[in-house]
Amino acid sequence: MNAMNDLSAEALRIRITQHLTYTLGKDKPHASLYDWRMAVSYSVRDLIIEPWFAATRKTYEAQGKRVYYLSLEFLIGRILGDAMMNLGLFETVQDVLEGEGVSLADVIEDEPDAALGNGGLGRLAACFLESMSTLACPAYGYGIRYEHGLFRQLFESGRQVEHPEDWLNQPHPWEFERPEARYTISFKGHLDGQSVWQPSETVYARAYDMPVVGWQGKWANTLRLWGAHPTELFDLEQFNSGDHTAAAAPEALARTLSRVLYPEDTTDSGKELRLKQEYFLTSAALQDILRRFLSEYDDFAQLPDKVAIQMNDTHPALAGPELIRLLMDEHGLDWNAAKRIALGCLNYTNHTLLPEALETWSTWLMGRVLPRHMQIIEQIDQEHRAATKCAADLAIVKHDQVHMGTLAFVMASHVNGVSALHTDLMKETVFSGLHGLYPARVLNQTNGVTPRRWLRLSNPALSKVLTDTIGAGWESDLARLSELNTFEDDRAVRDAIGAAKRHNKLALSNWASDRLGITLNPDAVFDVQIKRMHEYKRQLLNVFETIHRWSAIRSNPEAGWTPRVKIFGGKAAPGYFAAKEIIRLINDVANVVNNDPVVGDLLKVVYPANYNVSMAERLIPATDLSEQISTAGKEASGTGNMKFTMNGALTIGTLDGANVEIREQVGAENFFLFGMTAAEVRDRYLIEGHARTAILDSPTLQDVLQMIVEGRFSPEDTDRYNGLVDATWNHDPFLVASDFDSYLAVQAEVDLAFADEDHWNRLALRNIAGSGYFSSDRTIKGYMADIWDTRSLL
Ligand code: 26R
Repeated sequence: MNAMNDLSAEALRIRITQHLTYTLGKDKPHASLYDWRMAVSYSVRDLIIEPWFAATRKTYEAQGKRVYYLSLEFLIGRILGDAMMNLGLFETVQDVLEGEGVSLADVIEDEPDAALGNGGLGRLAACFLESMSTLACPAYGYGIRYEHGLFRQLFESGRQVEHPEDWLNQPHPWEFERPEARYTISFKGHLDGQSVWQPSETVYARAYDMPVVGWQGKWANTLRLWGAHPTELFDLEQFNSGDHTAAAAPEALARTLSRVLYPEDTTDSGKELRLKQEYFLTSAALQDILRRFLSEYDDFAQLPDKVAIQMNDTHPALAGPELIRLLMDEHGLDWNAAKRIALGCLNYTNHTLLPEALETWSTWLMGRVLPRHMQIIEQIDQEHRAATKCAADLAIVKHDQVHMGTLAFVMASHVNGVSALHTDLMKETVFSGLHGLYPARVLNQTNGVTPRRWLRLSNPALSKVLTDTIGAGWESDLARLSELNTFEDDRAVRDAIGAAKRHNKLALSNWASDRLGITLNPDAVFDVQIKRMHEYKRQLLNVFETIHRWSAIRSNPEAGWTPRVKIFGGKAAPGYFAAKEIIRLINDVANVVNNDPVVGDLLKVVYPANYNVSMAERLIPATDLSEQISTAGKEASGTGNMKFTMNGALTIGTLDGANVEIREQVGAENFFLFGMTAAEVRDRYLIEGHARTAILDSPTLQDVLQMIVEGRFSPEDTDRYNGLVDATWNHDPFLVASDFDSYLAVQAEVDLAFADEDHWNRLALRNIAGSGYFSSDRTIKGYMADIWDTRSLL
């Protein structure tokens, strides 16, 4: 049991009241929901301090190796509920608030999401932080304290409109500002003599710390986010002369560095500001790491034994050259020692093989913004080419571009992919040449998600069934879920799993009716696709199927349809036109379908705006069918797919990313597989006119496309989707047409299976039982053993 359990409700009530009074300055009768949330958050935070200090002490005492996870994104979402649960305080807080006539649910809802990330990569970083704390792996997350996280999505006439997000317009109760932890970050300027950098621009990076508490409050690590501050406040002379705006310019310029998160998860945006952000994070983190190392040790040769740095994709890949620079220019090491030490500390995770998402920077920009680093990169490249005698296309710098994937690979001890298939494809395709040169470097660490947030916190109904059935303790030993398999023939257990799902579906229906004014039939299949909007994820395939279903129901409403609720959620990068067209089509289709009296309750389409972590926590527990339908070979792993499986949803999916391993773990007969394999996809692309051929072979798809061009979903603007339909006939870059019939056939199997409720509950049970492998605890143990060489300190 945990240390916090003996905290009585009365003791907690006193703490909360004290914060209300002395921190918030509010008298209870006048306290708003915000005041209560702040008081509760501070009170809960107070209880993390002790394990947080203790963790630091133990790490110093053990002289152990620390892990540093460098990421431009941390998609943490809300913090309060998670912290309360990990500390075992949920019931106590609930009791106290009830006594005060305040609803805990409302308090939790009042917290804005910390949306410091775009999607999978950022949420993975957040799950990893929680697992590293749960496993008592001494670790720091390093990121940027964006003033504005991912944009807020609104729909106007079905179209996505982006609004700035403003999570920091109120005090953030989970952070500790550290004005003393401050580093100078330099840019531009020139090199004196051979290589003495004389920068012309500087900003300060200031640390803001958040404790991240693990399961049962036994350990807490730190997420250290850097905020940019000006090195000169303002030009007083200019101010006094009356030019107030110009006087504040340097300050404004510095702060833009940590102002906004780049909302791109599609293309290398090539913006100078983005490069500066990447360097800002990397340099601040490395200066901090070296300062901490020097406070305990004095010989840099030991650095690789004390420090493991993980680069989350290539975004912090300047860590190689920056570490070399710091060791040489600031600490006097020679080139060979500096490079050897840097290589010994660094590791790189690749999260995508899509060519448009592989970062490159022009040598011109790199040389202008970071002249010393450009010089170091050239030197690393020269040695890499000389040592390996590699072909020209394996160089870091080619055609005046710096290839960050190659730089990261060359400067890492270990390079990992995020699912078995993705790692194989890395070795066979994008990284095959480098893998040949450095054959021991690439390894796999299949992603995972934290079951604390994604099962225990978000799905209390199912969690209770699990504890009642297999006993307590599965939260930190998720492989134990396999014990459920012995209950497969126990009708009571199957019913309980079904009842938990129904409970969650009813809760979601209430939310949908409050928020969206739409009634959802709880007897329908809740069919959910939530993720970033991207052509390769093929939301379009799902809409096409929806259109077909609508039309088929209309032509024969009495055919005994299994009712469906199609739920979509996700944001498109603001400049991604094709993805925005798909958003608009989904909303247009929803409009027609939901107002069709012939179809009624048999089909509904819902697309709540502004999908985020909190919305995922609400949707996933209520899902029957998880849509994981990317073109095989394109989705590196997926992590939403794992959350759904844990929550007893069945997957309809392709053999892509971690779907392959999910299917292995839950059993092929409990998974709705369709579509081409990655190898078949590769061959299919070689066939000229593949889309046209597939469409001509599929009368159903022809009908669907015909309905769209006829303007059935845009009667006021019949040409709206001409471009989309034309692209489907003539380009279809992600093979929607080629997989359509296969998808349709398997969707029909889903309808049949769902009609037998008890059978479906059995399939759900097997999915939950097979999901234990997808805990991020398993993943982190893999990193600790195979990449970081670190040990748990509990
Ligand atoms: C270069 C830049 C604009 C950029 C490119 C790509 C920025 C961000 C991305 C996001 C990518 C790397 C991402 O989120 N990848 C996802 O990582 C998840 C965690 O490993 C995987 O589950 C998921 O399949 C993958 O798409």
